Amino acid sequence: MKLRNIDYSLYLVTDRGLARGRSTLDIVTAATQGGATIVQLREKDFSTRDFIAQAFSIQEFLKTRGIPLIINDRVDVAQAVAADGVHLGQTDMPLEMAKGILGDKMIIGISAESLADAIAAEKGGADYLGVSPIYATPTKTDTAPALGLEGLRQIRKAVRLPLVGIGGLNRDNAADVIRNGADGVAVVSAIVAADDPEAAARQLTRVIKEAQKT
Ligand code: TZP
Ligand code: MG
Repeated sequence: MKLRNIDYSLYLVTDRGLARGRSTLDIVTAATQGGATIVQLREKDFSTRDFIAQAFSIQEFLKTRGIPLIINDRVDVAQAVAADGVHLGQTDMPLEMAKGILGDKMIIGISAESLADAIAAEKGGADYLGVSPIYATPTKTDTAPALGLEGLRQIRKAVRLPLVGIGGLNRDNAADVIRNGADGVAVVSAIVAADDPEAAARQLTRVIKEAQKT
Protein backbone atom coordinates (compact mmCIF):
# COMPACT_ATOMS: atom_id res chain seq x y z
CA MET A 1 0.00 0.00 0.00
CA LYS A 2 1.21 3.47 -0.82
CA LEU A 3 2.12 5.45 2.29
CA ARG A 4 0.16 8.67 2.79
CA ASN A 5 1.05 11.75 4.82
CA ILE A 6 4.77 11.42 4.35
CA ASP A 7 6.92 13.78 6.40
CA TYR A 8 9.45 15.19 3.94
CA SER A 9 11.04 17.57 6.48
CA LEU A 10 14.56 16.12 6.51
CA TYR A 11 15.19 13.90 3.52
CA LEU A 12 18.51 12.02 3.61
CA VAL A 13 20.03 10.97 0.29
CA THR A 14 22.84 8.44 0.75
CA ASP A 15 26.25 8.47 -0.93
CA ARG A 16 28.83 5.82 -0.06
CA GLY A 17 31.64 7.82 -1.62
CA LEU A 18 31.14 10.71 0.82
CA ALA A 19 30.70 8.60 3.96
CA ARG A 20 34.38 8.56 4.91
CA GLY A 21 34.45 4.79 5.29
CA ARG A 22 31.31 4.57 7.41
CA SER A 23 28.67 2.12 6.22
CA THR A 24 25.42 3.31 4.69
CA LEU A 25 23.56 1.59 7.54
CA ASP A 26 25.67 3.52 10.08
CA ILE A 27 24.89 6.81 8.32
CA VAL A 28 21.19 6.00 8.03
CA THR A 29 21.03 4.97 11.69
CA ALA A 30 22.74 8.15 12.84
CA ALA A 31 20.67 10.38 10.55
CA THR A 32 17.36 8.92 11.67
CA GLN A 33 18.45 9.10 15.31
CA GLY A 34 19.06 12.80 14.64
CA GLY A 35 15.63 13.27 13.08
CA ALA A 36 15.79 12.41 9.35
CA THR A 37 12.20 11.67 8.32
CA ILE A 38 12.73 9.88 4.99
CA VAL A 39 15.68 8.14 3.32
CA GLN A 40 16.60 7.75 -0.34
CA LEU A 41 19.09 5.02 -1.17
CA ARG A 42 21.24 6.30 -4.02
CA GLU A 43 23.74 3.78 -5.38
CA LYS A 44 25.20 4.70 -8.72
CA ASP A 45 27.85 1.98 -9.00
CA PHE A 46 26.47 -1.06 -7.24
CA SER A 47 25.60 -4.19 -9.18
CA THR A 48 21.87 -4.84 -9.22
CA ARG A 49 22.36 -7.65 -6.74
CA ASP A 50 24.37 -5.54 -4.32
CA PHE A 51 21.84 -2.72 -4.63
CA ILE A 52 19.03 -5.11 -3.72
CA ALA A 53 20.97 -6.53 -0.76
CA GLN A 54 21.77 -3.04 0.48
CA ALA A 55 18.15 -1.97 0.07
CA PHE A 56 16.88 -4.93 2.10
CA SER A 57 19.29 -4.22 4.92
CA ILE A 58 18.41 -0.52 5.10
CA GLN A 59 14.72 -1.35 4.79
CA GLU A 60 14.86 -3.78 7.70
CA PHE A 61 16.21 -0.99 9.90
CA LEU A 62 13.89 1.75 8.61
CA LYS A 63 10.80 -0.41 9.10
CA THR A 64 11.55 -0.58 12.83
CA ARG A 65 11.47 3.24 12.85
CA GLY A 66 8.48 3.69 10.54
CA ILE A 67 10.60 5.75 8.15
CA PRO A 68 9.96 5.47 4.40
CA LEU A 69 12.61 4.10 2.03
CA ILE A 70 12.87 5.57 -1.45
CA ILE A 71 15.07 3.98 -4.14
CA ASN A 72 16.95 6.26 -6.52
CA ASP A 73 16.67 5.67 -10.28
CA ARG A 74 15.77 1.98 -10.29
CA VAL A 75 12.10 1.07 -10.67
CA ASP A 76 13.07 -2.62 -10.81
CA VAL A 77 14.99 -2.50 -7.52
CA ALA A 78 12.21 -0.53 -5.82
CA GLN A 79 9.72 -3.11 -6.98
CA ALA A 80 11.93 -6.09 -6.08
CA VAL A 81 12.31 -5.01 -2.45
CA ALA A 82 8.82 -3.47 -2.17
CA ALA A 83 10.29 -0.11 -1.20
CA ASP A 84 7.97 2.72 -0.26
CA GLY A 85 8.91 4.67 -3.34
CA VAL A 86 11.22 5.47 -6.21
CA HIS A 87 12.85 8.75 -7.17
CA LEU A 88 13.30 9.52 -10.87
CA GLY A 89 15.24 12.27 -12.60
CA GLN A 90 14.59 13.83 -15.96
CA THR A 91 16.73 11.26 -17.80
CA ASP A 92 15.46 8.23 -15.85
CA MET A 93 12.42 6.16 -16.75
CA PRO A 94 9.56 8.51 -17.72
CA LEU A 95 6.92 9.00 -15.03
CA GLU A 96 4.14 7.57 -17.16
CA MET A 97 6.04 4.31 -17.72
CA ALA A 98 6.99 4.04 -14.04
CA LYS A 99 3.33 4.48 -13.12
CA GLY A 100 2.43 1.84 -15.68
CA ILE A 101 4.76 -0.62 -13.95
CA LEU A 102 4.18 0.35 -10.32
CA GLY A 103 0.52 1.29 -10.54
CA ASP A 104 -0.62 3.35 -7.61
CA LYS A 105 1.20 1.27 -5.02
CA MET A 106 4.39 3.27 -4.70
CA ILE A 107 5.39 6.85 -4.06
CA ILE A 108 7.00 8.33 -7.16
CA GLY A 109 9.20 11.37 -6.69
CA ILE A 110 10.40 13.37 -9.67
CA SER A 111 13.34 15.76 -9.93
CA ALA A 112 12.06 19.06 -11.30
CA GLU A 113 14.86 21.10 -12.84
CA SER A 114 12.53 23.80 -14.14
CA LEU A 115 9.03 25.18 -13.73
CA ALA A 116 7.96 23.24 -16.83
CA ASP A 117 9.27 19.98 -15.32
CA ALA A 118 7.33 20.64 -12.12
CA ILE A 119 4.06 21.33 -13.91
CA ALA A 120 4.47 18.25 -16.15
CA ALA A 121 5.29 16.00 -13.19
CA GLU A 122 2.25 17.17 -11.25
CA LYS A 123 0.05 16.61 -14.29
CA GLY A 124 1.58 13.17 -14.74
CA GLY A 125 0.68 12.12 -11.21
CA ALA A 126 3.97 12.42 -9.30
CA ASP A 127 3.68 12.23 -5.51
CA TYR A 128 6.36 14.78 -4.64
CA LEU A 129 9.01 16.85 -6.38
CA GLY A 130 12.71 17.26 -5.71
CA VAL A 131 13.43 20.85 -6.72
CA SER A 132 16.89 20.42 -8.16
CA PRO A 133 19.31 21.95 -7.70
CA ILE A 134 18.58 24.87 -5.41
CA TYR A 135 22.31 25.68 -5.38
CA ALA A 136 25.25 24.28 -7.32
CA THR A 137 26.98 21.50 -5.38
CA PRO A 138 30.20 19.52 -5.72
CA THR A 139 28.22 16.39 -4.76
CA LYS A 140 26.54 16.33 -8.18
CA THR A 141 28.02 18.39 -10.97
CA ASP A 142 25.93 17.21 -13.93
CA THR A 143 22.90 19.18 -12.81
CA ALA A 144 20.76 21.79 -14.52
CA PRO A 145 21.53 25.43 -13.61
CA ALA A 146 20.75 26.32 -10.00
CA LEU A 147 17.13 27.39 -9.47
CA GLY A 148 17.82 29.42 -6.37
CA LEU A 149 15.11 30.53 -3.98
CA GLU A 150 13.35 32.46 -6.75
CA GLY A 151 13.04 29.32 -8.87
CA LEU A 152 11.70 27.44 -5.85
CA ARG A 153 9.12 30.16 -5.19
CA GLN A 154 7.89 30.03 -8.78
CA ILE A 155 7.44 26.26 -8.58
CA ARG A 156 5.67 26.63 -5.20
CA LYS A 157 3.17 29.01 -6.78
CA ALA A 158 2.51 26.68 -9.72
CA VAL A 159 2.04 23.25 -8.11
CA ARG A 160 0.41 21.79 -5.02
CA LEU A 161 2.65 18.73 -4.60
CA PRO A 162 5.03 18.43 -1.66
CA LEU A 163 8.36 20.04 -2.60
CA VAL A 164 11.78 19.00 -1.34
CA GLY A 165 14.70 21.29 -2.11
CA ILE A 166 18.05 19.67 -2.93
CA GLY A 167 21.51 20.88 -3.82
CA GLY A 168 23.98 22.69 -1.60
CA LEU A 169 21.69 22.70 1.44
CA ASN A 170 22.94 22.76 5.01
CA ARG A 171 22.02 24.15 8.41
CA ASP A 172 22.84 27.70 7.32
CA ASN A 173 20.43 27.84 4.39
CA ALA A 174 17.82 25.14 5.20
CA ALA A 175 15.45 27.64 6.82
CA ASP A 176 15.42 29.81 3.66
CA VAL A 177 14.35 26.83 1.61
CA ILE A 178 11.43 26.10 3.93
CA ARG A 179 10.42 29.77 4.06
CA ASN A 180 10.40 29.94 0.27
CA GLY A 181 7.90 27.13 -0.10
CA ALA A 182 9.62 23.77 0.37
CA ASP A 183 8.06 21.14 2.60
CA GLY A 184 11.43 19.58 3.22
CA VAL A 185 15.15 19.79 2.76
CA ALA A 186 17.12 16.99 1.07
CA VAL A 187 20.80 16.68 1.86
CA VAL A 188 23.71 14.43 1.01
CA SER A 189 26.99 15.90 2.26
CA ALA A 190 25.60 17.93 5.16
CA ILE A 191 24.84 14.61 6.90
CA VAL A 192 26.77 11.89 5.07
CA ALA A 193 30.13 13.68 5.19
CA ALA A 194 29.67 15.28 8.62
CA ASP A 195 32.07 14.46 11.47
CA ASP A 196 29.01 13.51 13.49
CA PRO A 197 26.09 12.64 11.19
CA GLU A 198 23.63 12.30 14.09
CA ALA A 199 24.48 15.74 15.46
CA ALA A 200 24.31 17.19 11.93
CA ALA A 201 20.85 15.70 11.40
CA ARG A 202 19.70 16.95 14.80
CA GLN A 203 20.84 20.47 14.02
CA LEU A 204 19.14 20.42 10.61
CA THR A 205 15.96 19.07 12.18
CA ARG A 206 15.93 21.92 14.69
CA VAL A 207 16.40 24.56 11.99
CA ILE A 208 13.78 23.01 9.70
CA LYS A 209 11.15 22.57 12.45
CA GLU A 210 11.70 26.15 13.56
CA ALA A 211 11.27 27.46 10.01
CA GLN A 212 8.15 25.33 9.50
CA LYS A 213 6.50 27.13 12.44
CA THR A 214 6.80 30.55 10.82
N1 TZP B 1 20.42 15.95 -6.98
C1 TZP B 1 20.49 17.27 -7.19
S1 TZP B 1 21.71 18.01 -6.31
C2 TZP B 1 22.15 16.51 -5.60
C3 TZP B 1 21.34 15.50 -6.10
C4 TZP B 1 21.42 14.08 -5.74
C5 TZP B 1 23.24 16.35 -4.63
C6 TZP B 1 23.02 17.13 -3.37
O1 TZP B 1 24.12 16.94 -2.53
P1 TZP B 1 24.51 17.94 -1.39
O2 TZP B 1 25.80 17.38 -0.83
O3 TZP B 1 23.42 17.90 -0.38
O4 TZP B 1 24.70 19.30 -2.02
MG1 MG C 1 18.30 9.61 -11.35
